[in-house]
Amino acid sequence: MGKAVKLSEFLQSNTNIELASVLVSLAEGCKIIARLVNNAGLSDIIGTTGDTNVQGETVQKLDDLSNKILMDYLRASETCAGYLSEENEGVVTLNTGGKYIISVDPLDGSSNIDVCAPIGTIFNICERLTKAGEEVNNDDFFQKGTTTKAGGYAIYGSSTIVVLSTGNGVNGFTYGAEENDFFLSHPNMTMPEKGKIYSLNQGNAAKFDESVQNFIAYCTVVDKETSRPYSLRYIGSMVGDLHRNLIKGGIFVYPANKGEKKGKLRLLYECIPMSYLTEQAGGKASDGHQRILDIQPVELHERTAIFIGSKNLVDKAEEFLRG
Ligand code: AHM
Ligand code: MG
Repeated sequence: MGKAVKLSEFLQSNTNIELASVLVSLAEGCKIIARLVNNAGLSDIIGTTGDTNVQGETVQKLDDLSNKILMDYLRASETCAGYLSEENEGVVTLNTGGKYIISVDPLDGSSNIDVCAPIGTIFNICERLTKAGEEVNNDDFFQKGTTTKAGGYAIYGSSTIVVLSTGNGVNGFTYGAEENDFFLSHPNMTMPEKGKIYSLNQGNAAKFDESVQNFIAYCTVVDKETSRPYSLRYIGSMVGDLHRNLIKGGIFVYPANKGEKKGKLRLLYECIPMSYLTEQAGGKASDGHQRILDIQPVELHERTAIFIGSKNLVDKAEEFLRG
């Protein structure tokens, strides 16, 4: 591996010691999740727990395990005060003396576990608002994405990669199994300004507003000048779809629709961190009308429509939504 920079070394020189501690603990938890995901077929951890989570969705065994692993590892980082997760109804105080709070989707895209497709962990870190020594409360988590101090994801795919930003661009760190560590492999990642991929569940098109249907139709028109038709690529795993579009250029869309008035994806631990990361990479993220990072959260598990990725495509989608 030569002189490759370790994630912990990178964080030491690029952020403060308290934030680095939270991120290193998180990455340690992600190593364990990666191992579980890689070996899922060998242990009795594929399938559902028989429970539903706070969103009314079926809990996969690995969702539940990943949530517990992250809580344990983050508790060990004494600088992490509070924890919000897709899998917990309320917020959890981990260390009353900690400076930061974290919102996570422990295993996003978990319905893909059984079919060996990429899945991931998404995280967003802010400074707490309550005082050191107190329990955390919901208000600590009701912060706009403009206050985010670090955000990103771990993808468990053909490689395990942590992609993150601490406010100064985006970097990716690949897990080296032999060394049992993450190494800088994707420095200064940038979202291509002009994407040629669109990613959405087109099977739901009849339930979308006409404006979104018109955007889809635009993507499929033949036009040499704008390199259309664009390619449709959709795994059904936001981390997988966004990671590909970050590297190749494209737009990921989960719009509001007839059954889901605010879309499906959660603001605090899916849309804000992905939008923060995308903006840090030079891309754009919107609910179709306003910047995701400008939305004031009012509920822990609230949802939002999202249009995220290369600037040209998000601009175009907004143009259609404006009518
Ligand atoms: P999850 O957090 O329960 O795994 O759900 C989120 C996932 C995203 O990763 C993905 O983009 C989306 O759900 C796919 O939804 P759909 O199957 O409706 O296309
Ligand atoms: Mg999710």
